Amino acid sequence: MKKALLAVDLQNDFYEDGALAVPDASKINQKVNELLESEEYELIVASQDWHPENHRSFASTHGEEAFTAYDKEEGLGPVLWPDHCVQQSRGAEFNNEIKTHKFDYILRKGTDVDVDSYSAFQDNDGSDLGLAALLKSFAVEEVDICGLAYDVCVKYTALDSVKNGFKTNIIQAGSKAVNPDQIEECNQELKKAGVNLI
Ligand code: VGL
Ligand code: ZN
Repeated sequence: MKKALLAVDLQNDFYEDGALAVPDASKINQKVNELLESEEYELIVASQDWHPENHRSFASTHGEEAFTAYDKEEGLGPVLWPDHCVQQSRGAEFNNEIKTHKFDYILRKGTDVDVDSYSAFQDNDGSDLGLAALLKSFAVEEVDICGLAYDVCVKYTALDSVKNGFKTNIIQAGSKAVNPDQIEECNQELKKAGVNLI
């Protein structure tokens, strides 16, 4: 069975000193690089969160504090985020420990100012980002997922991967959550959907 690796949002802003810091994020780098350097993948796709400034998902756009609960617009929330991964900024760049020369494709998401994009397959409003068709064009049937953040973009990418018919595995040593206290709930949801946690 042909396999792809999806490396989700390995960008400075999601690392320990970043704007939307994921605790212990840099601890995944060794595992992620092992995956990137393994010979088992037909294709390696990296997603890159890539927001215009004043993105609607930013708390600052609404004059609110970061992490304020928000449910007023379809496709945003459940909280407003600190400004992060602004196009062309250092925070949007890939972490410099990551072996980015192994990426075959880079898929930018969150580029529409009004809509967020937690999944690498589609925007939160359902617009297709072309990833499923790309994988299918390479006859990929199985997908390994690593990256940041486990409870947001990795989770939604994995759920959509299953929906698109791929055998889907999250490599847990290659992922960390922004809210580590929500991991158990997140794992239940993923398992119920048919995602393998390995
Ligand atoms: C992410 C929140 C906002 C992620 C991206 O990559 O998990 N989380 N934008
Ligand atoms: Zn984002």
